[in-house]
Amino acid sequence: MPQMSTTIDQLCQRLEDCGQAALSRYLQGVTPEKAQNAFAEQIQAIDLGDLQTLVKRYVTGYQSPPTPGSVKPAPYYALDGTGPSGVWARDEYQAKGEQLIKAGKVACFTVAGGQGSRLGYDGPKGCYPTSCVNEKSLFQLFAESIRKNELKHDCVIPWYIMTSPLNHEATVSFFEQHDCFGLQRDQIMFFKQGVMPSLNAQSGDMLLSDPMHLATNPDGHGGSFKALHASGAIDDMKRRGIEHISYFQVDNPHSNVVDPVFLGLHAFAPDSSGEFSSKMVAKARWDEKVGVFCDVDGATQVIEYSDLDEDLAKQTEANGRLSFNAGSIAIHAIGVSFIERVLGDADASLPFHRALKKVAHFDIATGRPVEPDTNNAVKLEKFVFDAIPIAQRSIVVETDRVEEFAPVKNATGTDSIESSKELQSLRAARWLGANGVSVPMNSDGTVNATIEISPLTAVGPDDLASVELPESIQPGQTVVL
Ligand code: UD2
Repeated sequence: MPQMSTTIDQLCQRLEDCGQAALSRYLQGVTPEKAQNAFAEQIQAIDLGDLQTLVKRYVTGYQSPPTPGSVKPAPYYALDGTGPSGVWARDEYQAKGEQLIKAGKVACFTVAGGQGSRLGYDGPKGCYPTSCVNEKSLFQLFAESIRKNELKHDCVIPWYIMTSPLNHEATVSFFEQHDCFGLQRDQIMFFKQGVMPSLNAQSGDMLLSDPMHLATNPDGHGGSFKALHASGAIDDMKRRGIEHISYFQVDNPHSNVVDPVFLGLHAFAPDSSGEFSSKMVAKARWDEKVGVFCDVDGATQVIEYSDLDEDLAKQTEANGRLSFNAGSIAIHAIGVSFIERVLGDADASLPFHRALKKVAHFDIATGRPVEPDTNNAVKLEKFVFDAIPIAQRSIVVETDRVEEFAPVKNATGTDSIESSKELQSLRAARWLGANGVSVPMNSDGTVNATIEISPLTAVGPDDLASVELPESIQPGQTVVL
């Protein structure tokens, strides 16, 4: 097919032009033609235009980012009602946020493209059985929370879900098998994020995972801006009149899928530009694995836990509280027009973060598979919170840890399915306690019972006011409401 061989020749030329001559030679020798075309298609999915610059910046000419001049804790709207410029009125912002939701101006957005390897679960993380009695999946818990909010606010809340090429089909078929957990199929849009090639840490050459495949990784949750646009999700939002996105990660069953107070502050607080706002919780320990909201040279940004200077992380105030206390739980409110602004402005594009990793690969020079015992590859990812300094005025809002953070990241120990289930029971116990139900507690503060409250029953303590509740829960009892 002359048409295709021209295309292969052109592609090889482009590879050579961007410093990937070895791969160009390899591609020329791939047979049969069908396999060569399939391999070429994978290469074409990579943005070769920027590759050479990225290789220079992050591999061959890599220099650690300069140490910032001044790092201070970022100001935030605290749970006690104080804020960056004095006392703030929770009720006022709650009412404003509710109006936004009722008017159909808010959509949910879940980033679910990660590989979930720490959990040791093969399928998409959102399918993981998570609720503490009925083992509902994370996706089901979010779907039911969305449905309950639609009923409360008498509106439709579209839901955008970002997958990756690795889990897209499995995610969509999980929803289809479960009839979208009571939501309408046309209010959910799934789209794939992009991928980045894994690069040889010495030469910057793109690595192959096997003789016929490039080694790639999802381009990070910061890739969501590009993917929202490329998939048509932004256009879909504009068609539906969506102005703000409620962003949360797939791994946190306690995400408040649309929080009126947070959305009200995001859209209407005088020191917010309505572009990019974030939630924080007080850190549990100095070395908790959450990014920290900091004021860096006068602008708010997140410093990821692995990048925060240990002395700063350990620093405390006179009252013993950590100075750098504002832990990111990766919940944001994002203006749709802000995403468009960032995408349209080359100077405002999100930076890549570089991670050195061991990547097993196929060596095209020797024709052999390689199992490295030291880091041999650079992986590049974008982080969505790097959009914070691009926003004109970005705010941070404190939320209660038990209410909104029960992450499922590991198989055991900290941030595991066990700790998440304990927190789920604890939050349910609090909601019941607020409605006069007595709940048995253990001396370590955990609940001496297993309690699951379906999101369809309640997404907050007030929703239980109209529900028939027991007077008390017995020690060791399992309760589903
Ligand atoms: C993230 C934050 C951390 C803290 C913590 C709270 C980063 C870099 N760190 O840590 O500061 O807020 O969460 O729980 O974000 N994802 C994609 N595509 C990708 C990569 C990730 O969709 O290419 C999703 C993934 O499915 C998950 C989320 O992003 O929902 C977080 O990813 P992670 O597990 O890599 O982040 P983690 O837990 O180290």
